[in-house]
Amino acid sequence: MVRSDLARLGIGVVAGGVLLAGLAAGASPAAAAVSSENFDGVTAPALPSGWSTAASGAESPWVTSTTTPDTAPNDAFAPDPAAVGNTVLMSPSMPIAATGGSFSFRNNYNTEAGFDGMVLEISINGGAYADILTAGGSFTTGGYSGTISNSFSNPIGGRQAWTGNSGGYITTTVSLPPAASSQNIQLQWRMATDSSVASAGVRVDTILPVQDVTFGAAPTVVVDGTGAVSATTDGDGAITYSSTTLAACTVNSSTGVVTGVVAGTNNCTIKADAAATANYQAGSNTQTFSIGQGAQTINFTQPADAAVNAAPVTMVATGGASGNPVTFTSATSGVCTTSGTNGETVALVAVGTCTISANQTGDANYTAAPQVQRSFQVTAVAKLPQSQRAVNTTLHKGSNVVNPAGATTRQGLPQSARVSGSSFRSQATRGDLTCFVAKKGPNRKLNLKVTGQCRKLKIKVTYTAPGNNKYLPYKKTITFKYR
Ligand SMILES: [Ca+2]
Ligand SMILES: [Ca+2]
Repeated sequence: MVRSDLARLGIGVVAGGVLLAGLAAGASPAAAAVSSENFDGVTAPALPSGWSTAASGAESPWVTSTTTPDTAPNDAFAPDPAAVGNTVLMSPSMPIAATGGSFSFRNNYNTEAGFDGMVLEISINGGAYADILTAGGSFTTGGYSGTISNSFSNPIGGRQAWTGNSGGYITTTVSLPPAASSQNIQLQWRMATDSSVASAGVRVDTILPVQDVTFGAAPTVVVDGTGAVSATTDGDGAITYSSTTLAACTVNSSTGVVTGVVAGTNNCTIKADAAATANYQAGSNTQTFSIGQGAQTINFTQPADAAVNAAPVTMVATGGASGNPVTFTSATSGVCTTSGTNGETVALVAVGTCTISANQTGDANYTAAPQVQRSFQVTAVAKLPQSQRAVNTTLHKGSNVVNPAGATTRQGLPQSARVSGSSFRSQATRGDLTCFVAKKGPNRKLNLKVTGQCRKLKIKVTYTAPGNNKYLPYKKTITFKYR
């Protein structure tokens, strides 16, 4: 613990190193930053321990005052007399973190505008005081309001300053110069006046370090996926998260769990806010990272085994969130084939293993789903017999169609007919009768033309049809008789 922290905690350092403890109410935890100071732990007009003042000319030393404090009971005050003067309010030495820092104070100035005013100066490592802006610092809010005239002997003539009337307390937020990082600094509020015309003066109160919020490593988040950001503060405010890019990502305000909405490069920005507390000004930071494409998964219902003569089978699957259809293709087209909407109708062609591949394409937000295959067995069945359509077995004179053109069995397979072997011609000349039978046409449309005396004519016709994977071959001989 360094001297400045001890001072801030209200612990006096005395000669010989003996500590007199007296922890002030509202003391902030030790941090390498500008210390908080509300000037309320003392009895006006005393300054807090570690703070000092020096005045010259018409000016008075800074005091604590109970007039219009920002936080009761006290503020720090310097008047605006009607003659040339200069007075400074010096802070204790304060260590600054390597990451630098910023702080705010409440600032209530009412001076002769353009002629009297207050500036903020910084000393780094005991060096000369310089204006906070000259030293490389900046104001985030509540910066200088004007320039002091060079003409009337104001010690800060020609410089920017808080001058005129702020109309009550405003918040001034200061980013320390980069050169202050990892160094000890002292700050001084400097009020300076010109040769005439008085005004109310300046009041400073409620000095608070702004919390430095830092993020851990950015999470990996994809569309519909989650990952947590993690931010910490060097103060004591509660951290809450928000997305500044709601179209790209959302975040749970307390847990920091980010959900990806759309994919993109550095399209997600999460803000972490550290809440203001008694000891710290609110702070915030952001972290920006990319939302990756989400994954898709196909859930493909296992098809049941089916007999080769069964009706076509419909494939059922659900895909990922792109909404693109799941499409089916046969990896075994000799056994089964796909057709219909997205190939979901699978016809069974032959006995064997049918393997169907399911795919789903990706889009800007989702990658293509990994292919899923499902296999099932196309099983054999006992082949069924075929049967013939009704046929008139009576022959008569003239044309007798025994197998019409395009004839098929009842099961739809092509039916051929032929007159049985050697019997044909002998039948045609049997006995004392003269009977002529002429065979006309090919087997698929066999026509027997009968002329002459044929009373005992009998002709055997053999019908055949090939088999297939469902039906046995067909063969039957039918005797046709003349009458
Ligand atoms: Ca106060
Ligand atoms: Ca003046």
